[in-house]
Amino acid sequence: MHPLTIYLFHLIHSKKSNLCVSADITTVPSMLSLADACGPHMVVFKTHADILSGWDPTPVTGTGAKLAALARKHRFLIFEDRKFADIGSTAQLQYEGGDYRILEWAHIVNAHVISGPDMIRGLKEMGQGWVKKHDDLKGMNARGEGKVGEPPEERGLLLLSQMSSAGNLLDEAYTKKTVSIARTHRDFVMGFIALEPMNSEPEDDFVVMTPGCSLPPDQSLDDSEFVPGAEDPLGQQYVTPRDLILRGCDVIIVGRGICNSKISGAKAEQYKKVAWEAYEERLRQ
Ligand code: 5IU
Repeated sequence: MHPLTIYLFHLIHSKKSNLCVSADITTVPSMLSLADACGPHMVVFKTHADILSGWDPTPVTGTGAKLAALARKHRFLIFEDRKFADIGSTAQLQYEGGDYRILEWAHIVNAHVISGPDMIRGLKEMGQGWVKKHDDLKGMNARGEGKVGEPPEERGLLLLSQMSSAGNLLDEAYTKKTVSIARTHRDFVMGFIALEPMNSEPEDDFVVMTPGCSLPPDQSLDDSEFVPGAEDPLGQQYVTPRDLILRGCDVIIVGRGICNSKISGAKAEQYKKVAWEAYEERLRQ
């Protein structure tokens, strides 16, 4: 199993949480406070670095480093929802370079396989290069190997095999092809963004993380103008956390249902509880 998948399941069980909070917000301070508020309740924090204003690219003290410090403090994995889709060589530059330097702080990234399997090879080269560089530096690093329980310095990829938006073009044949491509890169591909489990062969141990998840409005808690329903005005389609977990998804991804709330920590706790109860129910089945 991919080392990040092992760590993820360790977190799921120790934090009793199958929740990924998606930071669909547009300033760096609000993104960092969301990570801090939801940290105790989530196992993955999903970012969109390119929607944030105020990104500080400074190595060691900049935004990526601050986020990584929160991931160590609360123990969660950082997932940059970058959706790479270009040719391998360009995807490598997008992963490593620019102001965001995603490779340095995101444990997980994702990609469309629309440009073919060599793009995965390109990203894998960078991810594995990063892990090796980190291993080589470890001996000299004052922080040593990190405290027990902190996220490991590994890098992994999720492929988009299904999407939650209405009318998307990822049909059954595309989904199947994506899974078969993933099988050829098991050492880097952790699993999928999908709406249902993708494992069908005995050796498959892919994880599935699922967006398009919301709870019906809760009178006692809801304070946000965005009250998720069955869909949003731009084609997002929602399923409840319970339904997603009972159908076999490993991690639910929740954006505006949590990040648009003034009490995002309490909302994250509410989502975590509902999903965890469903997970325990599934394990009993
Ligand atoms: N997201 C989806 N659907 C997908 C994929 C990604 O919603 O198929 I791939 C992202 C978009 C947004 C988050 O960042 O997940 C969902 O946000 P809401 O819970 O606010 O709809």
